[in-house]
Amino acid sequence: MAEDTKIRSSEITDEATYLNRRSFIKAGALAGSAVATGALYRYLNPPPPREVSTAKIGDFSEAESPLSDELTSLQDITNYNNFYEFSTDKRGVAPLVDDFEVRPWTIAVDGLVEQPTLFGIEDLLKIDQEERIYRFRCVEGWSMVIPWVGFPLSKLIEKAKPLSKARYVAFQTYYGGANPSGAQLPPGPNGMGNIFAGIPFPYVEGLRMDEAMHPLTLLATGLYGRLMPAQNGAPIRLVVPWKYGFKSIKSVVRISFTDEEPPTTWSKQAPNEYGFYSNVNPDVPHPRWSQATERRIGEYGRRETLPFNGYGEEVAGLYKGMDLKRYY
Ligand SMILES: Nc1nc2c(c(=O)[nH]1)N[C@H]1C(S)=C(S)[C@@H](COP(=O)(O)O)O[C@H]1N2
Ligand SMILES: [Mo]
Repeated sequence: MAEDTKIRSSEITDEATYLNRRSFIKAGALAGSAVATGALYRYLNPPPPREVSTAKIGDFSEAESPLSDELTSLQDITNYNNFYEFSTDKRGVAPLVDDFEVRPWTIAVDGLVEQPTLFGIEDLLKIDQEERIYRFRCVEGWSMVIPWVGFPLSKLIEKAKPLSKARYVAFQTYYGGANPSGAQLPPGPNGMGNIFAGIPFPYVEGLRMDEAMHPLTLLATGLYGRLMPAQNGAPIRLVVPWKYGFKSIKSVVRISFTDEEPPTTWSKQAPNEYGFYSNVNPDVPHPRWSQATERRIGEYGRRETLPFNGYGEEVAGLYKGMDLKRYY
């Protein structure tokens, strides 16, 4: 796996050019009016879709979807993104990710564990990688079908050996400067700090332990048989297919075990709109729109949204006896 990892162009840029480019970006950020003009220009002239350049890690893309649904195209999956650290414009993420460095990369696993541990991305890529074709439903009302590559989160949890009092798992996205695990990572473009995002960073998420251990819950390292494109949360992100997309936190650098429900970015930001559970539920409308239907990217018209995004048979049991209108 991943032996032929391609050298990113940013790695072969000589240091002087690289630093120059950085100060150029900084200077640009100060010129407010120039930035605003740029934004208007980009709005009127949307960038062409980006081609994906991450290395192939297997022959996964020929796989047939076990769902009756067609796969969403690689082009749509990699050019229509929510990744607020870069941009709140879904088509504006892909053009900004070129300088995002994902090597070295480590995930710190800590909190209520026998022994806090750093896992290098190389070690995580040595865990057996599987393809999982999942529906993906964003709380905004659009959806995709994505052939992920990755491994069940439970495999990492088993290695981490959480203490019996651990009841929740908290996740954190990389956000500039030193990775909390100790690796010195250069900041991404804009320092991966989009001051216009309107949400606090670092982005954080959480799951109950039984949700985290569920066999459908994935740590994804790629899609369409390639290493994870930066815009989709390189080098490793969470995928929880029965929950709204914002639970599937990208570019994870820390996983902590806790005994209390951990804070999550969107439920902190707007608690009346987004909850901790956020299971896909056509019967519980968002305060500002219905969740009964969705727009499948690449299709015309709308489809009905399925309870638990179609994974009810597998996961409904996790919520037995809970009022899902209250625990939204
Ligand atoms: N760190 C981080 N993770 C994130 C987000 C984000 O803005 N930052 N957006 C979330 C939302 S709202 C969605 S719908 C999915 C989008 O994933 P995709 O771009 O790979 O389709 O990522 C989720 N994970
Ligand atoms: Mo989303």
